[in-house]
Amino acid sequence: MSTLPQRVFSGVQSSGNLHLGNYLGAITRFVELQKNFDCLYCVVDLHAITVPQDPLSLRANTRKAAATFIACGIDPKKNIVFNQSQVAEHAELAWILNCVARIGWLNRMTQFKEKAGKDRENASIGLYDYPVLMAADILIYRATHVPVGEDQKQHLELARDIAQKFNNDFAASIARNGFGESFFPVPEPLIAGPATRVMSLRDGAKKMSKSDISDYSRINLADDADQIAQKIKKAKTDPDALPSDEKGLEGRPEADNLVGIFAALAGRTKADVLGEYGGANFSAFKNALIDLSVAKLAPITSEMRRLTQDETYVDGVLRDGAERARVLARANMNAVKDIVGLLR
Ligand code: AQP
Repeated sequence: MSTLPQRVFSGVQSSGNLHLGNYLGAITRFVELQKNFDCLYCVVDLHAITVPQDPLSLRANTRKAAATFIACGIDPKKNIVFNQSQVAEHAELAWILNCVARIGWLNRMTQFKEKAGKDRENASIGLYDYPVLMAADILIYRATHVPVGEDQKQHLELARDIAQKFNNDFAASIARNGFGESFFPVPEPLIAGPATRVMSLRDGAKKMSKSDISDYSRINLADDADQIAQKIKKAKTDPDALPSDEKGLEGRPEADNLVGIFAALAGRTKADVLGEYGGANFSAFKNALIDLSVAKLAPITSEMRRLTQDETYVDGVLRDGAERARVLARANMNAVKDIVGLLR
């Protein structure tokens, strides 16, 4: 195991417009990690179809997500950038892992409960099985590190459990096939930074999400300066002025969220931001946040627009990435088949 390279894998669903939560919670980390790791960054379109998607929009959203990765600074030559459905081994391994994971484990997944809501009987089996496919996404590359936002912590823990159970269940065969004591590394979640959970602008108790019906709940990376300004101006706040220290943010989720966003975008701590804006009213603070957001996001938005118009380029990046990913995935899938006892 010690000879396995350290490898980063992470994915973003093409289920809609990428937003500030995806950016601060995940993509900014992707960009940092590319300096020191071999990274695979995936547009997880098979995850997106666990809820209904319009086929034309799905294709466009997949390209847009890839364009966003690149516009944010991910280098598709140094890293592998691809969409999940082009590498069939993800789904192939997911089936094997379905036979390793336990129903009791999946029944504990809070995201399924939230997304399926009251109409659980009518949710797709894919939505229920989503975390097993996510485990396959990571393990098919024997990835060692997975940068994600806070909301994915439980799914990552499940991926770790599945890796461990596979290693235990097939220990003898893993050794017989020359892989030593274990085949899958137990992947490390990388959940860090000041904005691992960006909340909705309309409700500080809800995560900022692509699928929220209100577009005012999120800042999309495709929003222009006017839209950003409108959304921040309308963001829910409370009647008090900003506190001068972090303790004063307790019990004030909307204030905490806006200060957190400011801090993350500025690369400062919340304490530092409150040192400057403590005592200010929200309208002054919101104006500063609008200026900062526009300054940080406008270059990304314009590059995204440029890339999205160049379908040939984006499709080429995804095709090239998928070819490179498939080489790694096929070798690991063949090993899994040998370990499990499937003829090939
Ligand atoms: N609000 C958030 N704050 C911080 N990180 C977030 N992430 C998502 N929302 C936030 C992180 O972004 C990465 C990609 O997420 P995803 O697209 O795979 O799916 P998700 O977590 O289900 O995000 P959404 O936007 O809420 O999508 P929908 O509405 O389609 O379900 C992940 O690392 C995630 O943690």
